[in-house]
Amino acid sequence: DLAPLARALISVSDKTGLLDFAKALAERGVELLSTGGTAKMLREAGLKVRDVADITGFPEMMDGRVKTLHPKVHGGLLALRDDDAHVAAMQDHGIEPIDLLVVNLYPFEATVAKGADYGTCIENIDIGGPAMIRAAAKNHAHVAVVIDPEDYPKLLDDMDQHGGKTCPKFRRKLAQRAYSRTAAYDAAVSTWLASAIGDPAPRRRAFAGTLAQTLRYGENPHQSAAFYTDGSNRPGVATAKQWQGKELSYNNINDTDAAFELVAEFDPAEGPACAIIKHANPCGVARGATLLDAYRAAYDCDRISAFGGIVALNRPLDAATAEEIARIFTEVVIAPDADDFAKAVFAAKKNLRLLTTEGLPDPKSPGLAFRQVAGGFLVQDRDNGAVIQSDLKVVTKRAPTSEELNDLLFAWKVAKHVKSNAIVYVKGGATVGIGAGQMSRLDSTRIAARKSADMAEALGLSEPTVKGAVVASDAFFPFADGLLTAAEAGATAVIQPGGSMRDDEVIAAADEAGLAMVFTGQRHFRH
Ligand code: 93A
Repeated sequence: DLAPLARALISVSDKTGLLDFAKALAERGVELLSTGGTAKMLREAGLKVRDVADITGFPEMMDGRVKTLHPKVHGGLLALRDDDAHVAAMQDHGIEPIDLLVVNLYPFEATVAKGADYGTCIENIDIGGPAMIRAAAKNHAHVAVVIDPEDYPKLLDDMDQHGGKTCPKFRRKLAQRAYSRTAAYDAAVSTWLASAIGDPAPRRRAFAGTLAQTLRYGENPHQSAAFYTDGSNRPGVATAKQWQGKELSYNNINDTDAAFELVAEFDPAEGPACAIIKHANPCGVARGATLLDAYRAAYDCDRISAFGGIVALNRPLDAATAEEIARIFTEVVIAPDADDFAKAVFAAKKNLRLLTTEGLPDPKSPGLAFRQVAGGFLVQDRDNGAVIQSDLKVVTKRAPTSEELNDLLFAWKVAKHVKSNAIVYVKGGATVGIGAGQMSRLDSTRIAARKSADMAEALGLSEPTVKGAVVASDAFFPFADGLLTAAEAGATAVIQPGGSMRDDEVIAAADEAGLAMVFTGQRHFRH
């Protein structure tokens, strides 16, 4: 059994809560050892501290690169107190046992996030800290290791409950947390170096994130969940400021992300745009002369599904748009910014969460996407593909008109964010029918047309909104039937990747139906 905790080594960059904790340890009779900056702070607060340099017999050197990397430190952390040979080695070499290690690391992730230069990032790679953390964690049978100020009070509690000792179960838990930290730390270095050498590909990489939030539950209430940030600082739900409303849930975060990534496809310089999301799929996306117009047109695509949805905007939220959004129950609104009048409108809506991001993510920026499978996980580049007008190949006798072309490109951007099989009808810069997530493309085509007809009826329109619309398909039509269904519903132009064995058949059917069709040469599966 362990003796009460007698000696602690404290070496922290983040000095949050340090003084109170160190005082509490000193009051409990624990001797404090410490490195340069930490020792200075403790001493200035009137605490008695021994310098690690006095113990090792070496000064901190090489700009602090070598402070604690010494057998007197590592022997004190690693020695088995109940092994005669270890104890003899300690005695022979004058190594004093260290019972508690308190370390938090050089702020590498924060330094990268600040956009620091290469040399500064390198200097912020902590070597001695992780070495000690790993040593103490390995020896958790005898040593407690604390890497997070949140655990300071817990450690003191544990000591108080066990007569100045710590309990083995708690030490094991601390060890587990310690290795999570060093693993995440090295993963962050690896990720940063990968981008520094211009190799963002998901090969030979380590993955880890930083815990940002413990969620109340996951997709369902019986699943526990947490939210991790990846350090990329990509504007979005991970970096957003929440102005009001209760904490975001797992599903809220997922849907808000889908909404914002979609609306970010539309350059704010080219006009306002709005996307409304339900269950990670858009139920309405539109451009407008004003943000209010864009919201209204997006809402009119599928008013029923928009209830309880998530609204993303590509421009700062104004009061008129906020008032319109507030007319129905909306879970989350995310925008690059919101003016004071818009915030005042939402203030009365206690359940509505407003998030602002100070910018839009670049849809073309590189990044990784993950998916879990039994026994592993898949990693791929995020889908940052995009086409511009000059990439399009007209394959029909009739070329699209300029209005059709605008809508085709709009529909294509939306289709990229709809779960496959994706079919998107667009008219006048607004979606009028979206078919998502079906196992057959034909079904998606039918569902999109039917939803559009239902909506036209609800809005009291004389004819279905798909009449005269264009249609996007996220992957090629394997047969002509899907295309013909869209034509029958009233579509006049089609955008799709092409590349089917039966392209000739599909093109002939399009010609016969008088459709204009363009191929993108790029697919946007999203499963
Ligand atoms: O440069 S280091 O990797 N070399 C070391 O030997 C070493 N030992 C502790 N950095 C090292 N540390 C780190 O110094 C700790 O992990 C902690 O983040 C920091 C505390 O330094 P100070 O006490 O001078 O503020």
